[in-house]
Amino acid sequence: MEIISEFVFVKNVDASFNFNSSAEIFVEIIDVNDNPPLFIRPEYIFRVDEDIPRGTFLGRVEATDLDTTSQGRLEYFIQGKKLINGSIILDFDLDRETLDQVTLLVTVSDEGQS
Ligand SMILES: [Ca+2]
Ligand SMILES: [Ca+2]
Repeated sequence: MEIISEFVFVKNVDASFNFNSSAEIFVEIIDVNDNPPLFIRPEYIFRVDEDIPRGTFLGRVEATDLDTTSQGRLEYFIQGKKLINGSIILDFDLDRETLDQVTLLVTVSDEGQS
């Protein structure tokens, strides 16, 4: 008769698992004012009779701005005065015999001016 003894070691294994979880990340990109306003045309020519009265609407200038934040806040100025919607209104007398052409400089500003 043969007796064979054998030790059996039982190792207590920690039965932990790696649990996972995930989340989606949404990044909202906020526009910053990094584009200048640009006039749609480089120059505007309005031809009018010399006898039109002050207050006559001469024409309208328009600019665009790629920034959505400043798109609706473009302000136009001519000789320091603000133009409503880019509309140029005659506020001086015209005399063809004295001057056959008047040059005006209009500027546009985004986000307004303080
Ligand atoms: Ca802008
Ligand atoms: Ca921008």
